[in-house]
Amino acid sequence: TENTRFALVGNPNSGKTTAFNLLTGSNQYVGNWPGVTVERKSGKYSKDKRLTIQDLPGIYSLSPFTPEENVTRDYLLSDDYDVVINIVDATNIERNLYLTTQLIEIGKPVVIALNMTDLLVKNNIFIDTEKLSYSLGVPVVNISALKNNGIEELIAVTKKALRPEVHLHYDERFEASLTEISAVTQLVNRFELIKIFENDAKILEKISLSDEQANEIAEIVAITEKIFLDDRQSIVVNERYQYLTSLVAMVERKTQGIRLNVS
Ligand code: BGO
Repeated sequence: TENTRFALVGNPNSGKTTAFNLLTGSNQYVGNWPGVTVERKSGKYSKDKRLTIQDLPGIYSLSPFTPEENVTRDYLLSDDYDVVINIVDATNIERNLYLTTQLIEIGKPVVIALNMTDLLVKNNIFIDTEKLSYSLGVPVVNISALKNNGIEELIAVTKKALRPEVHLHYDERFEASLTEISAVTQLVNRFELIKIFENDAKILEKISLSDEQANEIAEIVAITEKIFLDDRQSIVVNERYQYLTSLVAMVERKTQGIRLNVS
């Protein structure tokens, strides 16, 4: 996607401001929400300017009483964002997850950033994040905004939460090549990865790879071409048709047609 929009939500004092500052650095814009004197802060992720992050006023629930709660609720019910990052104070999860239950019910993708995990050992708390994630049906990432831990993983997980996991799975040797291109470029979008593999001029212009990245990709492609004994564009065409041949074999059956012409 051209521009991905993260909304940052959490209880007051969950560490949302600390996380927002860490994510955006100096790429912040400050204004006001329309019609109210509530400060509006947004920014771009410092390591990928295509990610915009909208900070939302800290709230305890989506039943609004204050102007801040109203702003946050209206935004969350709008179409102005793609995914919610819910900052949860790990030292006070029951109170914090009260908001989470309501965020999940909105229906947009939610990722829980379990913050303040640096305090858990000292406070004799253990949180089974796998169970938490499984029970709520949303990804959970341990972070410490204060110590700058887990932030890159949070971003990676949040990007993934945007798109369903299902993708068309091609030949393993081709998939391996796409995985390597993903590692070099930090991109996850299948369309972009495949277009890079093909050497599509428009996509390459859009993402502007460094020389080093371009060289690494050239090497990956060269190896794949050698394995397939084919050129990069034909490999993609063939992979698609091989995939479709077995797909169609599964889903299509010939029926005994009624003959229209009896001769
Ligand atoms: C004070 N770990 C720890 N240990 N603390 C954190 C973390 C974390 O991961 N993240 C945030 N904090 P905000 P909201 C403070 O300000 O970002 C701390 O309201 C203090 N201040 O440093 O403001 C963070 O935006 C004096 O702590 O939260 C801040 O969501 C003594 O949590 C507080 C101790 O973070 C709230 C702490 C003068």
